[in-house]
Parts: sequence; C-alpha cells; structure tokens
Amino acid sequence: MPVTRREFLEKSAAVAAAGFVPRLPDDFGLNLSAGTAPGSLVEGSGAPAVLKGRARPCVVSSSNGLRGVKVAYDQIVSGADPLDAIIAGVNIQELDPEDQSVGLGGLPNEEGVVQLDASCMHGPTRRAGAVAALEDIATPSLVAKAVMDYTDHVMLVGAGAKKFAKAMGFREQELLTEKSRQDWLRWKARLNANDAWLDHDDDVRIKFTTGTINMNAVTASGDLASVTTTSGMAWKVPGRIGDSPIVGAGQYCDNLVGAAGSTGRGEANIKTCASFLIVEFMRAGMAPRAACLKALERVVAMTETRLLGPNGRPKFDLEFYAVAKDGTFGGATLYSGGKFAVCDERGARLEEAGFLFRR
Ligand code: SD4
Repeated sequence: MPVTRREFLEKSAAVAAAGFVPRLPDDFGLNLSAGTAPGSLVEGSGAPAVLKGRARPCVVSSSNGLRGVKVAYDQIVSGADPLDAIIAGVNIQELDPEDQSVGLGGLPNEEGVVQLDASCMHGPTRRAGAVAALEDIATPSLVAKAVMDYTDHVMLVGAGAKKFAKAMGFREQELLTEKSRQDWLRWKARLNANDAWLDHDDDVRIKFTTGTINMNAVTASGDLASVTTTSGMAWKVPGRIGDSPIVGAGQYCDNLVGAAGSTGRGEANIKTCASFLIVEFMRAGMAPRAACLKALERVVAMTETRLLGPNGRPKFDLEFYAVAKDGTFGGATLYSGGKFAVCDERGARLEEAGFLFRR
C-alpha cells in the first residue's frame, strides 16, 4: 500500500530528527508494487506480444553498480518493487564518499558547489520523477522518487528541489568532501587565459571516469524500473543540467518493453534521447545490446564537428545499458574496453560491453 504524503512527512520527520540520512526506500515503507500477473500475455500498442510466461529477474547497471546490482537483485527476488530495489542499489554509490561521480563526495561545479541530478521511472504505474541541480542532499534518487510519489509534477530543479526535499524530511549536509575539494582546487589552479573552460588536464579528468550510476531492473513478473543519479560533469558551469535527470535521455522505462539508461557525455545523449530510443528499438524487436549499439550510431551521426576527431569519431565516450521485459540484457559503449554490471540467477558480475570503435 503506498503511503500518503502525510504519513511520509511524519515518518521522514522522525527519521530526520533522529539524524539519519534517508538510506533505503524501506525507511519510508514505500511499496508501489502493482505487478503484471506472472505468465500473462502482454500486448504493446500495435506491437507484438512481448512476454509469455515469467521473465528472468535481472538488474543491469553501469560498472560502478557492481555492489548495487546484487542488493537490488536480492530485494527483487524477495518480492520488492523494482524501483525501490534499484534505488537501494544506487543509494550505495550516492552515500559512498569515495565515488566522486555521485552524491556525497561528487566532484563540484566550477564554483566548488556539488550539484546533483537524478531521475527514475516506475514501469507498472507509468510514473516518473526527477530533480536537477539539487544541492546539499546526498540521495537525489530518493528525492526524484518523492517528486514522483508526492507531487503532480515530474521534475523539480535547484532551490525549489532542495526546498521540496527538506519539506519531505531529507537531511541537508555538506556534500563536498576534502578529497573532492582538493581536486577542485587543483583544477582551478590550472585555469589560465587560454583555458578551454571545460577541458581538463588528464590527471584530473581521470577522477570522473567511473561516471554516474544508472540501474535498470525487471522482476519475475516482468515489471520494470530505471534510475540514474549523478554529480554530473565535473567543474561544470553552475546550473548546468546533464542527461541524467532528463526522462528519455538519462533513463527510460516502458513496462511493455524494457528499460534503458546512460552514463558518459550527457550533452551528446540529450540530443538523441537515447534511452527512449533504445526502448523503442527493443519494441521493434531488437535485442538489448543491438538496440544500445544502434542508438550509439545515432549519437555519432548527431555529433557536431568540433567534437569529432580527424578520423570522424567522437572525442568523448558514452555508455548505454538495457534490459528487456523477458530478462535479456546488454550494454554498449562507443569505444572498446567498457564493462557493465549485471546480476541475475548467475550472480553479480561485470560483463564486456559491445562497442562501435576499437580504441
Ligand atoms: C552527465 N551523464 O551529467 C552525466 C555524467 C556521466 O560519466 O555520466 N559521467 O552528463
């Protein structure tokens, strides 16, 4: 039974008063399960039937979600709602100060302020929530879900998003760790009159190669969910919003078909709405990995000249992850060597991603 806004407020106020950061959706007793009956035949609008019998439960994420996919999978096979389960999975990275691409300890914008983006979709209820440029709250994925659950809106940004989060009982905290502050100072010290603004020295750039976290799941009933959460591009212009909080770009989920999400250069992904595109390719019958590769081809075709190398290939990388309603999954990156995390009946592991170009 979903909790009412009043119950949520009472419960989260008690959690905040006790000094806890909201960690797991279970803290709020949220349960949005509205699953498709196992074994049912699901028809898309004009599309072929996509599930007969039970699906294989499966959780797929970016490689930094190796711990998270296991947590999410264990919750799903115990009957948890798929969105609650994957948010519990990404909360691990959000609350880990060592992951400098997400939540607490995320690399800040050019003014040294950590601004977080997140979005989520819940397949069974066809709902979505998002926050962008959110400051001082470590778990934007949970705030995005609260926007979904307790407002008539899909996306809140900046000061409004923070005000909402505080009103819902989320605890304010400093997200800039000493380690990330030192990296920011090093970046700042190297700025000069000829600086390309958002280009960085290699040794600083390496700090955010672990990326954002995207996680997608399907249950045995074929119910789907997706979530993406990030501190975004390091040293970004204050107020810059990436792809992660954009429904259809950072993540997308259609309970009839599958779910998909992205990490990497958000500006390239926003222009192609790639998570939506991947789900549409799967609706047309493509396997998850093939759908991710096809979306990457679109990204290359949409890349502006200044971002293409002499060989006509993009100078950035972008990674896609997808799971279909039947539990098949896949991932792909522009350049070889990428991996993604998956957990199914064979356990949690990293798998090789497909790629368009050999490094
Ligand atoms: C963004 N897509 O804000 C995120 C950043 C990222 O690996 O994924 N970095 O553009």
